[in-house]
Amino acid sequence: MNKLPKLILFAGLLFFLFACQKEPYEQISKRPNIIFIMSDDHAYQAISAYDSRLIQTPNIDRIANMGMLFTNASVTNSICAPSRATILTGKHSHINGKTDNHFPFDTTNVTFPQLLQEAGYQTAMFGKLHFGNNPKGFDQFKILPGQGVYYNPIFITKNEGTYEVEGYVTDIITDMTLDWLENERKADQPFFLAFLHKAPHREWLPAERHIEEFAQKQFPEPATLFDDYSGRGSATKEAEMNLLHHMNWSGDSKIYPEVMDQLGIPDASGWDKGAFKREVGRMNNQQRANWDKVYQPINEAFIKSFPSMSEKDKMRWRYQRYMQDYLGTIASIDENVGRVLDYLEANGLMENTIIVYTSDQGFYLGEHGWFDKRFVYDESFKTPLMIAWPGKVKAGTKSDELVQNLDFAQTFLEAAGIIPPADMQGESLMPLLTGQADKWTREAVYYHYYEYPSIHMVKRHYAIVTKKYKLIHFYYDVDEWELYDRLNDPHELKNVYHEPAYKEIKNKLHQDLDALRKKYGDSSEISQRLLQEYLNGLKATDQNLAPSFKK
Ligand code: SGN
Ligand code: CA
Repeated sequence: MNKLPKLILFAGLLFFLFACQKEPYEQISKRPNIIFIMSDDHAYQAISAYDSRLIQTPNIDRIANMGMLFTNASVTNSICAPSRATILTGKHSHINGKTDNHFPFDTTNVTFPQLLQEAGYQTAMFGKLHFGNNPKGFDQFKILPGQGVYYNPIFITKNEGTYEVEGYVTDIITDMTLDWLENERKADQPFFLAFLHKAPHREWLPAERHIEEFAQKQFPEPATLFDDYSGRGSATKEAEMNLLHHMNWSGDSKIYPEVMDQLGIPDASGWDKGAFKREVGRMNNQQRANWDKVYQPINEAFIKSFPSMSEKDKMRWRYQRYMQDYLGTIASIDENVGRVLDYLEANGLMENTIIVYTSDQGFYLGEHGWFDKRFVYDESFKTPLMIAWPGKVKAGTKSDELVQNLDFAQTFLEAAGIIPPADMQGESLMPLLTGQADKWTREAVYYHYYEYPSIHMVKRHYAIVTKKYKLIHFYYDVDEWELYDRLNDPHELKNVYHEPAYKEIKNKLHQDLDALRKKYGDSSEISQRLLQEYLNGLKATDQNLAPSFKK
């Protein structure tokens, strides 16, 4: 055969192979950019796309309006660093080893950004990671050490060492993100960008421009603010996250330490005043003056009203203070999400970019009288999730399927045309996103929380959750089962585990839970090993076993 027909045959073969590619998102030339926006402790109750009673978030809602809103998204373990580890590895906590916030992430885990980077993606991360070490697989990163702080935060950077930046954390993380998009992004490479906010994490310090506006607002109380935890087991009763009993007066409610002294309010947590000093103490003179302008009058009014306040009044007062500050921090997230969306629009980047907005877990906004998270009960188990991909995901759609933070890795890898490692445990959301919901077969998800004993004292538990029911086992210092009928008891106030009417359902859920544990490779033996490692680790690193409130 002479050269010409050979060449034609080869070209024909190439054309044939190319034409065989089924889906456009698998084509190398069209690999989408991915912007993963995640906030820390952002409850779905505080996003107007879900619920507009507390706050308007028009910019975050833009993502939902452009794409798909997930109304049943959840996490596998409702706490910060473990959730992030699950997101990055696509594996449950007992497999990736990051079960709690206390010990560093095992960097021998394979994470999806490493795979994207190897496959030619440009990768960058800005904001809160909380791993105890630096992220792998990133061409650029600027991250907060640990939890980070709201005012004048410090950043650990890939190329410029560690330094402090004056200003407000949410604005600064966004400035860094926009600067990267404008000056470092390479036009000829797809990118993965992690834009990770510290807000609205405790101690909830709004930006100077939002303090006054939010401090004047009053918010509707949740139906279960005065929950007495009857009808449930010991875990709800022994948890230390009640607004009245376990919030810090100074650190959380912003009562000045000297006012606590004046009113004879004890530092019950032992670090109440310290938390205030750690955050408010960092402010420069101008920031502090703007702060005092709003909080001084609040403190003065509190000095007057405190002596005659009933326990109920105190609860109500604390709820309002909590919401004013928590939601105030969300106002700046929303503005800054808007800045990034505007940039994408103005620079022709909307078309082939997947935009995700989520949180590392949900949060209690006074439901059950609580703040914080950790429990598998809805407000902390569920997490906000919306995904836009203009042209690919139909605008303004909703999904109530049981999706999890476990699913991101495989979703992004599929979008990038990369075959995920076989040991990842999630499922790609691509069928749901592209209108092929019939290919989605999941009926239950698995949950396992480990960080106990520790702050907030939420007992170790694992659970199976379906759209209708939740079966939970609390273990270690108790052996208690709880069953909730999600449709008939949406506030999860009545444990029906021992009710004869639920016997069959209970037996079926037990079987399904066993099967799920097998599927994900979890067992009592593993739980025992992880518990021992945790207790030994706390001892070895001299960390408090039970930082319990003085009762
Ligand atoms: C801090 C908070 C806790 C919170 C944990 C974990 N206290 O310890 O309330 O549960 O972080 O949060 S604080 O007053 O120091 O902020 S997580 O989001 O990192 O898991
Ligand atoms: Ca968190």
